[in-house]
Amino acid sequence: MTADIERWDVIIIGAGLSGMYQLLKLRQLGFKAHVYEAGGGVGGTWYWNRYPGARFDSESWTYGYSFSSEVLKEWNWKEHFSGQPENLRYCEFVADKFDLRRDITFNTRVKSAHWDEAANEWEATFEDGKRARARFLVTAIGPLSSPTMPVIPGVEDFKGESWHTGLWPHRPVTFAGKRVAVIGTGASGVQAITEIAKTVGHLTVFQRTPNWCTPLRNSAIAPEEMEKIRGRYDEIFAQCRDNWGCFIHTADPRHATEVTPEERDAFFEELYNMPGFAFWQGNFRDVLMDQKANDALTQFVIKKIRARLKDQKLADKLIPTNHGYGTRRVPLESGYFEVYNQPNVKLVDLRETPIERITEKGLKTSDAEYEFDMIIYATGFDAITGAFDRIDFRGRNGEKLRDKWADGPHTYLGMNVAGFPNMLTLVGPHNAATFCNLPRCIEQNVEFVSDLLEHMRDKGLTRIEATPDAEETWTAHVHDTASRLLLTKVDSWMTGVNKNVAGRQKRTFMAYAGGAPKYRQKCEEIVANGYEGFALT
Ligand code: N01
Repeated sequence: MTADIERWDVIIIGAGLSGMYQLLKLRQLGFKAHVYEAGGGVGGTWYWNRYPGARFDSESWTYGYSFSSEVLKEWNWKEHFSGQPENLRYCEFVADKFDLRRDITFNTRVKSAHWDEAANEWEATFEDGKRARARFLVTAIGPLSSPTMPVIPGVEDFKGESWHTGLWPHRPVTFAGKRVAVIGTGASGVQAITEIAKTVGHLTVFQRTPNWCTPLRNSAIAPEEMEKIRGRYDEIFAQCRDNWGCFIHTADPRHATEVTPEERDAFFEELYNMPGFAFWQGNFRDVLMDQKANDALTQFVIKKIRARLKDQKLADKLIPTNHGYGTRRVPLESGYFEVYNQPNVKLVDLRETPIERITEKGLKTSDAEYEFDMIIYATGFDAITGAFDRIDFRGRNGEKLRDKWADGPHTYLGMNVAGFPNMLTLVGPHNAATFCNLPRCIEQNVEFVSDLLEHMRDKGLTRIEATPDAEETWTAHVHDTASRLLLTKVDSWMTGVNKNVAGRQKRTFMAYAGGAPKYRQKCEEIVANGYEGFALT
C-alpha cells in the first residue's frame, strides 16, 4: 500500500442530492467522509441535465430538503415547478450553506471499487489512477445518471452539433434558424421539444413510442404565496411522508369502476385541470392496477389529446397504443401537443419508417434522407443499475456486482448486497426511493445509513453484510409487490428494458413498489430488531 492513497472512514460516490446530504450527516456524526464526484460541481441530475425545458415535475416546495429549518427559511422557490437553472442554484446554495465542497473532490470518476477482505475496507480507483480507501463505501450515483446513445449505425459520422439531453453542454445552445432533430419522446424529449419549438428554424421529432403526456400547469410563486407555503412546510412534508411515492397527491379511496361514468369523467376532468402529478397519482385507487379502470382513464386522455391537435392523423401517431395511461412514467408537459400544430414541426413515426443510419449531414430513415444542423438525443438512460455497471464493483472473493446482477438486481432493502460488505447503496435498485419524489426518500435512505454507521461505531462493529436469506426474501418480496401493478407489464426504464444496452431486453422489476411508507416501516422494524437480516460483526 502506498502513502499517496487517500484514507477516509467513508467514501461517498456522487455529489447529487443524496451524496450531499450523506456527507453532511456523516460529518455531523464525526466521521471522516469524503465525496468523489465525476462532474465539476454539485447537483447530480441538475448539474448534468441542462437541456432546454428541464424542470421539476414534483412541486418545488415538496422537493427541497426538509432536514434544515434554516434552508427552508432562507430559500424561496419562484415557480411551482422550478426549472433546472434554479434547481442547480438550490443545490449550490445548500453546498455553500454547509460548506460541503471542502469534502468533495470534483472531476473525479470512480473506475472501480474493490473490497479488501484482509483489511476489511474498500479501495476505490479513479480514472486518473489515484486511489482512496475507507471502511465504508456509500454509493450515491442516482437511478438515471448513465445516459445511453441509440444503437444506430453512423452515430459518430454526423458533422453538425449533437447533444444528449443528459450530457448537455455548459454553454448556451441556440436553435433559431437551425434545422434540429430530436430523437426520443420520453420525459426529457417532451420537455426539450416543447422549449426548442419556441425558437427553432425547423424541428423534426423522431418518435418510436408515443407516451401519455398530461399538462404540468406550472405557475410563478409570488413572495406572499411563498410565505404561506413556508408556514405549511411541516404539514406538506407530513403529507408526503404518508404518500406512496412521497408526492402531495394522494390516490382517491374510491374505485373508478364503482362510480357512474358521469361521476368518473367529472373527477378525471377535475384532476386533469390540476397541476403536477394530480391526474396520475391522485386518481381513483384502481386506475394503475385494474385494466378496466385504466381503460376508462386512457379513453379520457385520448379525447384530451385529440382536442389539442389540428390533424387527427397526427393524433393517431401521438396517441400511445401499446400501453395504458400511467403505466410508464408520465411526462408532464406545457404545450407539447400544440407544438405539432406548428408549420415548422414534423413528426416522423419510427414504427412506420425506422432510422437506418445517421449520416454526415443528418439521418436516413427507411423512406427518406434528412439534413440537420443539430441532432439531439433524448434517448434516456441505462436506468437504476446502469450507474453500478459502469463501475467495476467487486465484493468478497473478487465477485463482480455486474455478474451477480446479470439477470437483474438482488439486494436487501435496496441498501446492501450479500457478498459486498460495508457497501450501502442510496436510492439503489429495490429501494422505494427509485420511484419517489426523490429528496423525500433520499432523506430516509441517508438517515438509515447514518444511524447504522453510528450504531456500528457505538457497538465497536466494523462490518455489515446482508445475509443471503434476507437478500433472497427481500428480492422475492420486491417482485411479488410489483406484480400487482400494470406498469410491470410494459417495457420502460422502470422495468429495466433499454433496447440500446446489451442484456437489458428482458423485463425485471427494479424498484420497490410497496410504496415509501411501507418501505420506511420495514426499515424501522429491521432497526428495532437489531438490524435483522444483516450480519454485523
Ligand atoms: O428517457 P426515456 P428520458 N431510436 O427512457 C427513445 C426522469 N426525468 O430521459 O420508448 C429511437 O423515458 C425511447 O423510445 P422507446 C423521468 O423519471 C424527469 O426521457 O424506447 N428512439 C424514448 O422515447 C423519466 O422517465 C424529468 O421506444 C429511441 C426515449 O428515447 C426518466 O428521467 C425530466 C432510441 C427515451 O425516453 C427518463 O426520461 C426528464 C432509438 N434507438 C426526465 N433509443 C423531470 O421532469 C431510445 N429511444 C424531473
